[in-house]
Amino acid sequence: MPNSDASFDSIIVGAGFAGLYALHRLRGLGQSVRAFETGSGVGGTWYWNRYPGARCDVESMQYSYQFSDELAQEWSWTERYAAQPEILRYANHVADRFDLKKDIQFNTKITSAHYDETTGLWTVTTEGGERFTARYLIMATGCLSATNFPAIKGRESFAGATYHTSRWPHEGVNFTGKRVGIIGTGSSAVQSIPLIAREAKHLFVFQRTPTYSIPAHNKPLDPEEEQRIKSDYRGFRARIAQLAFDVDGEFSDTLTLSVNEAERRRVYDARWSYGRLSWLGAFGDLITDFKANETGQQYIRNKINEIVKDPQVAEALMPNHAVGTKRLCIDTGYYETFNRPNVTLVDLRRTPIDEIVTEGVRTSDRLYELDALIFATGFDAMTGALNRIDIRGVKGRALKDAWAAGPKTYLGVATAGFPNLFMIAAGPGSPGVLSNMIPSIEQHVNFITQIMAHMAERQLSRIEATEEAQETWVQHVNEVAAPTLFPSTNSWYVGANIPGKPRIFMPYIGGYPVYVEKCKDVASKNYEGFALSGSNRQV
Ligand code: NA7
Repeated sequence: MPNSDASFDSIIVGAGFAGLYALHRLRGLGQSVRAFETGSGVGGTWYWNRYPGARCDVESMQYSYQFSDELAQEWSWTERYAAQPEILRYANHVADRFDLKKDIQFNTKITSAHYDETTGLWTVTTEGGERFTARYLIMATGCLSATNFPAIKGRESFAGATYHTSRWPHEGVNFTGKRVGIIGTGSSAVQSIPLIAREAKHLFVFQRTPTYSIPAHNKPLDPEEEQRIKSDYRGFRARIAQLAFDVDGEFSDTLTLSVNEAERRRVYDARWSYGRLSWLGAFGDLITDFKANETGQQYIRNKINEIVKDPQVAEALMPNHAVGTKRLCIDTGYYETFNRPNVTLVDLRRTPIDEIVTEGVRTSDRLYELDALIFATGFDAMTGALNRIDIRGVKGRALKDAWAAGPKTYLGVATAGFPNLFMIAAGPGSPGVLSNMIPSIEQHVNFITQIMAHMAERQLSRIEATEEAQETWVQHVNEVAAPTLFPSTNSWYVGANIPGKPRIFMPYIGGYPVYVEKCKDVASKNYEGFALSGSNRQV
């Protein structure tokens, strides 16, 4: 046994929704478990992303746990799309209700995790130098959690206040009377820009790639709808779990170009008025056929033209990539905000940023003097949170090296050469980011809980994805992505936002129900594709 401060059956890294549920279930197996969390509280994404307007883009009645009927019945959401403070309250409610916090070590960053083949144990080390060992290592580190600060020349030299949307001060920020700059126009910017614009003296939006966004039509949750859903919550969830992304909506099979323009417009209009990510389900071939997709692109570009009064600004706001291949945004007054006299759009395609200087941001044509600068520049998605920890598996091989040419996993939960390590709903090759995250988390945690129960019954102590099963899965992940328009767009789905990151379409897009069936099938065949053994002595 290595020299360590304490030993557990399982160590969980992260106390967001994945870490919380993993802790609950593994404790239920009778395991000793400790979770480690960098933040001072639970909630993960919803702990960190406190920027103005932060809100989930999946409706609140769907974005919640389903493992406890009592929990599902007793919790009431106030809005159709829940805002960050309410989701964070929910995470705390769950942690308190199931008495989880006592097994979470907060304010503790894990810097390394090394596997020892002789003992069959993982040793994790904290930033403070503590060491802990465990048989199982559960990486509940999230898929959009490793902050991306772009390497813009002079970034450190700005004299004013600097923020990143995903590391927002807990006490909030008052921009009244300030000249504010925001770099980025992804989902976080789309949500925060309308609110910051109302407060700031002037807001300068530095846009590299324009964004497609549809109105969320957020509103207070209708108590009657809540009751209707709660009267058969399980049935409601089961129906949605049969849909491609495990998110409610209508997904039409009709081919886009098989209907005339007036009919297409009627369909798009209806979905625009309803406000859901499933706007993309308007036609069956929208994300596979560029000509079909162009009709959706043009529809949103026309909307931008209608909403934004200055034709030059409207033009600059118009995206031209395939709609849906970067995360579609849903907003409250995003394009409208550019009609405000105190908002300036800076089109970085025409005038790129040269450098950040003491006074503000200098583009190729002028200096924008600022009091505050916000980075809404996203994340090193999916692999970032894992690769920022020094994870070493069999023969001391680093995960970073194993994934140097691109991440490889089996089912998105495990990777060959890293025994007893599981990734929850964030691993490349899992539906994670293309699905309803909380149900996906539950499905993964349930899967690994069953694996561990299976192993305990048979006195097995080591499980590892085989290279062969991994190769087959990676091939399948690529095969289902290839016919779609996703791989061709520069997005965080393919790692294009991080210079030097291998270009691989990371999420599994074969459909959530297909994926769940695959996991069930693997389990029914004694965890086919995993090598199980009992050669290591128990903790
Ligand atoms: P995103 O969606 O990754 O957006 C980041 C934005 O920052 C995007 O517009 C980027 O432009 C922009 N960016 C990144 N680096 C730069 C540099 N160097 N210069 C200018 N602009 C830059 O992150 P979010 O936080 O908004 O949302 C993440 C997810 O959270 C979202 O998809 C939802 O699923 C929830 P680019 O497009 O790369 O040209």
